[in-house]
Amino acid sequence: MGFSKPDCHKTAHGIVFKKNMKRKIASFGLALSAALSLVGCSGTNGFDLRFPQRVVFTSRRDGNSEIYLMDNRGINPTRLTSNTARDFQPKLKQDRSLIVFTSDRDGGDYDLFTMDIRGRTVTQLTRNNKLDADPAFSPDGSQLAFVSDRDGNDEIYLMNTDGTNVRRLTSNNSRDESPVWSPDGTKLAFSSNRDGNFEVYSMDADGNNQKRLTNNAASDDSPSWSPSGSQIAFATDRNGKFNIYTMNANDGTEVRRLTTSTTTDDDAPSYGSDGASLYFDSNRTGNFEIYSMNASDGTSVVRITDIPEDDTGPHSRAVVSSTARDRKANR
Ligand SMILES: [Ca+2]
Ligand SMILES: [Ca+2]
Ligand SMILES: [Ca+2]
Ligand SMILES: [Ca+2]
Repeated sequence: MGFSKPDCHKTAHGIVFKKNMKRKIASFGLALSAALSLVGCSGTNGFDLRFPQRVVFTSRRDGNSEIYLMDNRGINPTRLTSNTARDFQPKLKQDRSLIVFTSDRDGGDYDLFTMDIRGRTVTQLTRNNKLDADPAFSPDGSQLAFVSDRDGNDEIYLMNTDGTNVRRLTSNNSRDESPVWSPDGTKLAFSSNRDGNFEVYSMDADGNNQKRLTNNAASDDSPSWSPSGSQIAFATDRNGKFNIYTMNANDGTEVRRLTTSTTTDDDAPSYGSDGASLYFDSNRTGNFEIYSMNASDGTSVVRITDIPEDDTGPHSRAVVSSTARDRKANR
């Protein structure tokens, strides 16, 4: 259903499925009925505002890649997309008024879309036959960083949140991917294989001062900038399998390993907006699930999803007030 065409094509192109995403997307065969019989598809009850963190993620629990919203206990996962295309890479705007995501719903390439947190009011931001993916809202919500191969290979771009005013920030023959913003909006972290293998880099938000932060023969990828600004979490297979590490954001020093998987992969680290938790995905139980852990030392690991299909790519923002409007918006 909708997954037949682009795996090989997109693998050749790079970006989206470059490492374990390839595996995640490739194994979507488990029984739909079994998935539906377990936790999680109700989505009709209200969120409990005593648990303000909202987590968006991608799951194939309903048969193909769709976007879901839950709280950080995994209660009431609500499906926000429903079609046979791939919908994935959801990111919440800081105020949770919008979710930006990647989809191939309008053809064989990938484009960027926004929707509200109920999955309504879908707006298409890019419209071309090139890859547009990996979106990230700026902290003030006015800009999106994203990746596109519209100029020949994967480069990092900015555009306004309505899809206008596209500017390219990188320009080279290598793959530049996975942009995320510093909390003050002045810098971006990203990954690139410009120096021979994937490393994490930072640059100013206008593309100046590009700076390598990791230097290791393994793949160093998937950065997430801590809300305090001081740390960048990333995933690397420098010890054989992918694990989650952190480092100082300004110079890549004080590298700290947070997970210690030796036979499975931990990937896609993403700081919660309070900075206390890091969300990530892992296949340590045999298929990918969403987990949280203490962002400072990797303790207090909690599995948030529990369903035999792959659940990947968490991104979290907190409810910041409990006004009547907010309660309504987050029901
Ligand atoms: Ca879909
Ligand atoms: Ca490039
Ligand atoms: Ca590396
Ligand atoms: Ca799962």
